[in-house]
Amino acid sequence: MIAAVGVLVAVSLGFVVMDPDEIVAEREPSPIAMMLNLSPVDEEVVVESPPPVVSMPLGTSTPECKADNTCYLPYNLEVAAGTAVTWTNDDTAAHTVNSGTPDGLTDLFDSGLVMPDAAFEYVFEEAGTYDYFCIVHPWMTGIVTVS
Ligand SMILES: [Cu+2]
Repeated sequence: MIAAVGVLVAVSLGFVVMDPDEIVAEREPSPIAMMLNLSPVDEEVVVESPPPVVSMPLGTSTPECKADNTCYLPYNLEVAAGTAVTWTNDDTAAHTVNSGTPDGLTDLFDSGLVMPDAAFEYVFEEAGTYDYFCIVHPWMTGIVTVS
């Protein structure tokens, strides 16, 4: 019993004489927190949105990409109003980016032929859901959702 009290006193004294630097050090993230990639509570959290880029990937000139909606990647790009969206042609064939669907064009944007390694950009000013497709390969369809 006396030994136990002695340990408690020693522990208490230890806290009292603790060096101020050690107290600060205790506020650093613990190794477990770092392993879990946890940030200190007072750190500003920056949420990075993905770049507003749509790829026309290799092989989209054959209709297979239609089955799993991989003719434009991502199939449905979500952006905020005022965002400039860039389509990059990463294929070996020329493609277009035309607003509307194969059943009906809208007059919003028309890239013309985008050659391999070239790009097309359009700024979406208003919220809405925008369908688009490739006139050369009408199975290529995609969506931009603007909020
Ligand atoms: Cu195409």
